[in-house]
Amino acid sequence: MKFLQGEAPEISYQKARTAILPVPYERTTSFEGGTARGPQAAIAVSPYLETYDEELDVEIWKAGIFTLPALNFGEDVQKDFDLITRSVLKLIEDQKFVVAIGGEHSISYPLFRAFHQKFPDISVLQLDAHADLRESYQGTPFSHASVMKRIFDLNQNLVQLGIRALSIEEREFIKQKNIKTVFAHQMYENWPDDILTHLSETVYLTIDVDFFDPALMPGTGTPEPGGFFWPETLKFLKTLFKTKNVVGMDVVELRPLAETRHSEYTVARLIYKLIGYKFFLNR
Ligand SMILES: [Mn+2]
Repeated sequence: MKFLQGEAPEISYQKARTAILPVPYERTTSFEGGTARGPQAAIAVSPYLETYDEELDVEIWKAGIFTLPALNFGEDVQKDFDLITRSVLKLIEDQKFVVAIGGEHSISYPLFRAFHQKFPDISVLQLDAHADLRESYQGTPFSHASVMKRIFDLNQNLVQLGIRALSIEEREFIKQKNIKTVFAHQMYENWPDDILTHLSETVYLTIDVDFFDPALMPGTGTPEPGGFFWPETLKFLKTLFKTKNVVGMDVVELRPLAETRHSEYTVARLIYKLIGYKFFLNR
């Protein structure tokens, strides 16, 4: 199925400026499983979105959105990660704005590897409840709980927002490496608008949906109370897209629930809105 299927005209891959890449990868989920069903769930509810955006006064689909087939995974982490990186390299070469939907957070590492190869001066903005900076977790360095450490090993220009669950070792690491981490409790006092100045011009954005409050986003693997809501988050992301060149992004850790579909709907809405910010804001 395609994003906005039946609600927006079909467009060819060649003409599209945005490529949605479903990455239903799940191997190391620690608390509650089900993130492999995330991409399909978000795409399945997307036809219920209003295609017109009143804030941007445009039908965002006009940016040209093409949905790729979901990637297929096997048993081997390295092969699976190579497949992700290769797929994204091709999309970057074809000059697409890449929006990957997860899947567990581990996928951000092979996704980012491709951007790191193509954009040497890239920086990373992470919205997340968890620092994800463990060297390894449950015996693997490729866990969702280690993903930002893998990314940091490649690229030290990292800004973290919304963090409210981490180990003392991760806290020490943040201090030692002077990582720009803004904790949730700090954001309750002051939303850190000036944090964007620490990013380079070219930005990779990774959004773990547990950044949001579980009231807004109950469908996630490891929910943490004290998260953030729609208005302040969107206001911040609008400034991001206005001031920086966001070349790719992922939205990860969506875990569809049986009882309610508002988590996947919110993810679909977020993706649509951010594509709008990418193409319809004057930078
Ligand atoms: Mn995470």
